[in-house]
Amino acid sequence: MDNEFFQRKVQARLAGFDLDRDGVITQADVDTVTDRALGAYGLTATSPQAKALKAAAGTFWRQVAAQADGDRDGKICQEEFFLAASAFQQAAQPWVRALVAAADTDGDGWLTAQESRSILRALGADEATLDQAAQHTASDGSVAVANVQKTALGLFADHKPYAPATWSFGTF
Ligand SMILES: [Ca+2]
Ligand SMILES: [Ca+2]
Repeated sequence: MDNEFFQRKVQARLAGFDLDRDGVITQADVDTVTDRALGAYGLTATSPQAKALKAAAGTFWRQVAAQADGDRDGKICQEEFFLAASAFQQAAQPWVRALVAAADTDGDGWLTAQESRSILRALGADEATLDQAAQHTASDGSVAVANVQKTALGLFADHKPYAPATWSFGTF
């Protein structure tokens, strides 16, 4: 395997989690995502959605810290991330699903285009990526929660989240 290529790929994946851009992953990054999501949805900290989100974030952090933070300093550095990248992907899935599900405040399985953009932006998607995602909305502009979840998972799993498979449901 091309080691340099793999190294770059790992760095790109780490950057997806390193929301405060200090080069390591800490609980502060996870809290940053939670705060941004609550802000984007206009949810109060005491709402059921906020509580579910915080519980999912707490579980995610405990799992990755247990599996990835080899020297137990509370920081997951690039080397630790490299060794535990697959554990990260596993642990992130329920967390990312919870992040997106919290946006569906009426529970109908659909988000407005605006809600979809808000959550993806909160998770670190850039504007070009948001525009690309917006091409996959229903005719009334709504987006299936399941599709936003897939896209959001892509942000944390790969530096090219909008590979064709991401939108396997196609356009509506
Ligand atoms: Ca960080
Ligand atoms: Ca560490």
